[in-house]
Amino acid sequence: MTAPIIHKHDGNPILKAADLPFPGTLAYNCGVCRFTGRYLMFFRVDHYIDNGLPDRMKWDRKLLIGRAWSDDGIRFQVDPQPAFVAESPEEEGNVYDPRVQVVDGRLYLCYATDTSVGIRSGLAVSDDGYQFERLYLSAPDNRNAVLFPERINGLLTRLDRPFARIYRSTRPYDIWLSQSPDGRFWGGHKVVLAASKNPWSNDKIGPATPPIRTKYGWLALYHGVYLDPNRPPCGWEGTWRKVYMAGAMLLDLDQPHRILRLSPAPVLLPDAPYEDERSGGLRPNVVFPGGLVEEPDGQCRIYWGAADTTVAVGTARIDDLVAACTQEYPCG
Ligand code: BMA
Repeated sequence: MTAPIIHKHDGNPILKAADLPFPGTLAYNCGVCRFTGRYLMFFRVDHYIDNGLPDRMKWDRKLLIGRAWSDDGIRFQVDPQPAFVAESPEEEGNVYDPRVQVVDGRLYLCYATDTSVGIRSGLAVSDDGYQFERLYLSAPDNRNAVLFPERINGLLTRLDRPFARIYRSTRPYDIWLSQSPDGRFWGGHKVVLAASKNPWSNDKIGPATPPIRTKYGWLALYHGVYLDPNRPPCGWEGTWRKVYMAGAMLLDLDQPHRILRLSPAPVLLPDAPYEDERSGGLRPNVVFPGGLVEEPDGQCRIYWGAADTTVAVGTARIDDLVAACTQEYPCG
């Protein structure tokens, strides 16, 4: 069960494909920040294009990023045009799973892109949320990058999740940290959390929401996947058996690759009707958080993709999320 410290909004899902003013089959995983006094959301759109094949899962699929604004963090108005689409097909294919962060007043968009040589992690920067300058595309394979809200020791700092494909069967993906003077050149790679050390997952892990500063350390949510081969398959593909959940971790303020503590169990689970099998979604039993916005009253809003189909929001007290991180790392 989702920890009682997180309150899922009664009106969830707050965004779905039916809200799009442009063609799109699904609207889900998102990043959210406060920008020019409003909430600004970038979200993933999957558009299935009928190519005559009888099975919808074999249709052509285009992935792009939409943009929506809100005054209250709940009711979002989607801009008429997509916000960010693949630009150079040979290097950047479908773009998806955006996360956003404001650093030094500039808006940074982290995204994943599928290319012919693998999945790359992209970074673009904007001063108005509309015009983006592309700064970086990682070597394959990497994704789930999130930026810290400040430079650390003078450097832009991110969590990311390189794939370790060759080791896939024995060593699922770990969360790493890297730093950059300018957003273009990244180095200083250090491992943060090894998937094999996460107490509540047996498959992939990855960064979820961008970290926020607390007096106890950087607080971030990360996702973890539990794969139960005996679970009956579900979802549009008819093969989905994974459960995506999210936990909390607290990182050292000065050496952010060091985990101080983490939650011994996930804090957010896919247990609402719009998240589990009842959703009728593409991939049920998935919560995929990408946005966490601090509120002035000590609370935060957490945004996540639900069942790879819609966007949901919840609130929590930041102190409660910190307090949920009771387990020392590395774990016993
Ligand atoms: C991950 C990413 C996410 C997706 C999740 C569950 O690997 O592809 O975009 O939400 O799987 O399908």
